[in-house]
Amino acid sequence: MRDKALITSALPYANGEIHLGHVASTYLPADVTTRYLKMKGVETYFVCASDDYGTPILIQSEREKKTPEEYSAYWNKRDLEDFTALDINFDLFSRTSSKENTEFVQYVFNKLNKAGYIYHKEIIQYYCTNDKKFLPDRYVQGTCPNCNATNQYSDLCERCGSVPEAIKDPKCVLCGQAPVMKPTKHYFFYLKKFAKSLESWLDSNPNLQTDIKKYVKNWIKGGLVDWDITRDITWGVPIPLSNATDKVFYGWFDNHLAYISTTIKLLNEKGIDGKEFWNSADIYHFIGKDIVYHHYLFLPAIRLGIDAEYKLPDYIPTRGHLSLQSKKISKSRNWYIGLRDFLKTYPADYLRFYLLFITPHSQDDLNFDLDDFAARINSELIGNLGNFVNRSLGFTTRTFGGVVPEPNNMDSEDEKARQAIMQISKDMDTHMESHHTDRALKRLMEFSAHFNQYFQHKEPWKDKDAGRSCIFYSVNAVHSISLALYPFIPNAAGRIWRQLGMKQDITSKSWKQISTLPIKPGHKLGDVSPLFKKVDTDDIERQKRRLQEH
Ligand code: B3M
Ligand code: ZN
Repeated sequence: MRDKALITSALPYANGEIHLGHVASTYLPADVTTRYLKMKGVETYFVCASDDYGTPILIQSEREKKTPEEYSAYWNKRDLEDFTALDINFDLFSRTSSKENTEFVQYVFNKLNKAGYIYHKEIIQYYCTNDKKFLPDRYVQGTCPNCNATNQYSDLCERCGSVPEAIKDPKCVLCGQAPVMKPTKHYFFYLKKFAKSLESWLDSNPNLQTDIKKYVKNWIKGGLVDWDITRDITWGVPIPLSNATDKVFYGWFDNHLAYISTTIKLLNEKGIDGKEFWNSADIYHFIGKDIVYHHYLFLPAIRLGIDAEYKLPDYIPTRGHLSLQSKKISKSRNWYIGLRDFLKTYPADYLRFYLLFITPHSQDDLNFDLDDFAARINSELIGNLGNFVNRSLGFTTRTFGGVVPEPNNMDSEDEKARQAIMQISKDMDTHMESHHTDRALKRLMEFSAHFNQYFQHKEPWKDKDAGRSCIFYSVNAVHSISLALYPFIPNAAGRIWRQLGMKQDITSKSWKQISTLPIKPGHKLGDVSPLFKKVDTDDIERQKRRLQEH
């Protein structure tokens, strides 16, 4: 682990609201990792941006009679508000259409071009004679030649998942007229030239998930295809060549470069040399498995193509898809729960806890189930952790006037309690360092369960004097829980912290303090009250009905 880290999570398209499917695989694990590394004393920054370009955004803005600038600015702002409500804390949330990214993308293109990694080739494209426009990607709908599903886009069939060579019965999405075929010159990135160097990069990086590495290497063996990096539309980063003013870059050429340009922008504003930071930090790109190709091949190849002036990622934590009530999440079929909507009913902590609890560091898919959500929150977060925190702090308040007693008559259970506190931060480190955030959280729940049992066995309510050591260790265990919980559910962690009566801000504390006994006899607790409210099952039934209805 280096002493600097730069964390990114996949950039959300500025095209519709953030829903539960987005947050599980990328934003939450990235936010937890950022908070954890900051507590470890690693100089860490977490950057993201809205992905403003692409034909779906252009088409939707045209439908809503807005300029694509206005349309994407609206979603940029809205996304940031929704992420903030979930306590996702970016150091900077920028836009791929920012001035800084535009300049950087053009710089990268020029450098690739000079190095001979770009070529010019004529291709045949759909063209609408009525709208007088080329019709890339989503601008054409038709019937999938593979499964015969109607109303599918020319670049992807949503029914069978195939990328058709030529869609049947093509129609312009703007006017419905059948397009003609017309030649146009496009710029291509020579991905093929990078097969060898990509392979050796994959081989030399021990931090990438092995199963993913394996199938990415198979893709390389199967033969890479050069990337058409331009589009005949007006919404995108302009191509810095005088004979290409009618084209812009394809969104997947510019979007990942915003990882770098956003970092530079953020750090320059802080007076830090962004490039030097990038090249001496651990670089993490958190993604969902649907964009493995882009992050394991395309993005590294572009960085290799500019002489790794900005180094390649050290980690690409890749996670699976979330389904909802065991069905695939789909915006178009209305099978999703918006983040904003969910947070109107349940606190951010509940959603964070549940998703982090069920999301492994692997490509395995996972399922958001409303009954399971209620059960886990009620039994784990509230029944286990909330219960322990409340009974130990509540008992200290009622019996000792909120003043932590001097431990006495230590027995083997007290000694075990002390050892559990000394051990917990290291055990969680092991999981966090290998990106198993779910396992780290589960380890903390075991710790809490252990202390619940300890408290139960020692029965401090039976003999106030004999219970002094139990109270002393329990209150210190609550201190450990508060700090260890901070990366996962920062809001509840802060509330526990204040109930403990701690003077300094929780954010000033470091990870290693989890395994200490800083709460001394005589310490006065703050005001103590139950931390959480149970999830009501009637409410869950209402949620299910709403999901069916919309
Ligand atoms: N905007 C969203 C996606 O395909 C896409 C990610 C860009 S990351 C550079 O999931
Ligand atoms: Zn048309």
